[in-house]
Amino acid sequence: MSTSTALPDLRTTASAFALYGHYVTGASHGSGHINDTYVVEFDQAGVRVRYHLQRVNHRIFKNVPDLMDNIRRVCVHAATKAESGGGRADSRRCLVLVPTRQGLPCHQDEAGSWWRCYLFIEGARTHDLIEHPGQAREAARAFGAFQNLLADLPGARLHETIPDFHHTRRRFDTLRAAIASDRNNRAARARSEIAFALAQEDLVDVLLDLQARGEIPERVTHNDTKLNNVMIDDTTGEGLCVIDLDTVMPGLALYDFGDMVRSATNSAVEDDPDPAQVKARLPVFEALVEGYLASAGAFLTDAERAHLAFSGRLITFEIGIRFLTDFLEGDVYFKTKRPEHNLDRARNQFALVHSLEAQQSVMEAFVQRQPRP
Ligand code: ADP
Ligand code: GN1
Ligand code: MG
Repeated sequence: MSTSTALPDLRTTASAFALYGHYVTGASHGSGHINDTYVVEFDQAGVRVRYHLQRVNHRIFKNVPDLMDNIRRVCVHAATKAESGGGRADSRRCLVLVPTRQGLPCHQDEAGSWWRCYLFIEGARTHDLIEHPGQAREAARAFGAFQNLLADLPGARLHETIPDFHHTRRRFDTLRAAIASDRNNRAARARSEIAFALAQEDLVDVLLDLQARGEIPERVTHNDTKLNNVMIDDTTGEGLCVIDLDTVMPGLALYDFGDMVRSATNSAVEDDPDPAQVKARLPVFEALVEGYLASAGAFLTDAERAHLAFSGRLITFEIGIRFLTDFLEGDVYFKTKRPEHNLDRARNQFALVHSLEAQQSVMEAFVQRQPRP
């Protein structure tokens, strides 16, 4: 999808939510590939208060009420757990939904778009590129703590907001179908990326087979643990709050760890068109392992631990083939800003797969040296 820059009528949309005071201003926010994110500012008796207002992409998330039901349950559970531990729910540490004036978790406007509103977390930000390993350690600790939090989520299995989201075999088959049909006549421009992708087929079933054999369990996971989905405190550097909860659903812990490796170890941003800039940074990987094991080490099985390094390579490959598929299908899924944006992203991810593969045994040895709980 080519990115559009026109600002919607944020004042009217914000008026659907239970917000006090007067609307002052609104602007675009963030760098996500899927939803449209805005920040709106209200004057509440002389104090400026900001809110995070988001239009959920309902082409991708087909059932927004179900998705919002998942998110409401996760947010309530986080707050309840903080309070049952004798503390109090901290609205900088877990997302707080602002309900609509009817008390619902989301609002559908006249055009059929779905909107939601969160308290805006002040004094913290997300990072598209890790500046030092300490940020990776903190982000991984926060994502591990989030998995831990969800281990005792009460109630029915969460809705699958995107079925087979990390089913790498299905992703691979979808790529093959896109190559075969080549509806947009783009395959010739991606010849070497296609050849690279098809040559990696032996990666795609590894975790699925382990799961099928019962060696790794299904858990409630985040499924989109890229680094810019955790807010880092501006002052303390702490991994404060896990955000972007649209894909919280049943999954594998390794999908989450793998996406941390993909998004954090890369020495270049995901959009960098020059694959020569892309290297997996070992000290960042090590910090991710330390941070993740500090909060998730107690519940991980031996098989999960043994595949931490592999999971990074697998998820990087998986996202790479999703970008390549989207390029071949005519840029219908991810937001793009230039004609070969998705192809550049695929190239970037495949360079990272290459670098992760070259370092996999060193990475595995590092994991093995870590103390067990
Ligand atoms: P997307 O699905 O498009 O990635 P996100 O939910 O990740 O959307 O939000 C986009 C950006 O908005 C994030 O990267 C983060 O910088 C910012 N953000 C998200 N939630 C909040 C919040 N509650 N308070 C402040 N900033 C937020
Ligand atoms: C999308 O929404 P955002 O930008 O955090 C995508 C992820 C990809 C990521 C690649 C629902 O994440 O799966 O890994 O882009 N989210 C969805 O940057 O498809
Ligand atoms: Mg995001």
